[in-house]
Amino acid sequence: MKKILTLCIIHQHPKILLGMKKRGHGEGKWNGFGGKVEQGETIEEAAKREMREESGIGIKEMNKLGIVEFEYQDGSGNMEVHIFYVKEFKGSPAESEEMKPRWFDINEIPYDLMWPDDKYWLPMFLKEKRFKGKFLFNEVNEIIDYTLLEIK
Ligand code: 6OG
Repeated sequence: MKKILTLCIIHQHPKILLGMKKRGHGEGKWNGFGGKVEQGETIEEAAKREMREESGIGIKEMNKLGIVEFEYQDGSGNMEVHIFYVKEFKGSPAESEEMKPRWFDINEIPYDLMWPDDKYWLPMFLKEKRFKGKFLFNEVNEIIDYTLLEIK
C-alpha cells in the first residue's frame, strides 16, 4: 500500500527553511517538514500538524504545488508526497527531537545533503510552478528513473 505524506517548505525570499532530520528514514539529510497523514485527517491538516510538531511553526497560508511519488525498485516503501509552498507563518523555528531547522539562501541550497530528487523539483517549486513527478530509487537511494512534469 502506498503511504500518503506531506512536505512543507517555507519560502521567505531569498531564503527557505529546511530541517536536518535527526533520526529515522532520511537521517542526516536536509529536507522540508512533514510526515505521514493519519487516519481521520485531511492532507492539509497533516501538513500543518507535522510543521508544528517538527519546527514549532504555525502555517497561516500555504499552496499545494506538487505531488511526487517515490518507489523503490524492490517494491518497498512506496510513497505519495504532497508538497506545500508556505507563504505566511507564525512563530520562529525551534529545534525538535526530529528536526534541526535552518534558513538557507536559495543560492546555497545543500543539494548534496538532500534527497536526490530535490534538485529536480525544487527549482520549479521556488518559481511557484505546479508539478507532478515520479521517482524510482534503488536500494542505496539512487534515482534510476524519473518523470517530472510542470502542470499549467
Ligand atoms: P517519515 O518517513 O519520517 O517522513 N521524504 C522524502 N522527501 C524527498 N524529497 N525525497 C524522498 O525520497 C523522501 N522520502 C521521504 C516525506 C519523511 C519525510 O520525508 C519526506 C516526509 O516529509 C525518497 O514519516
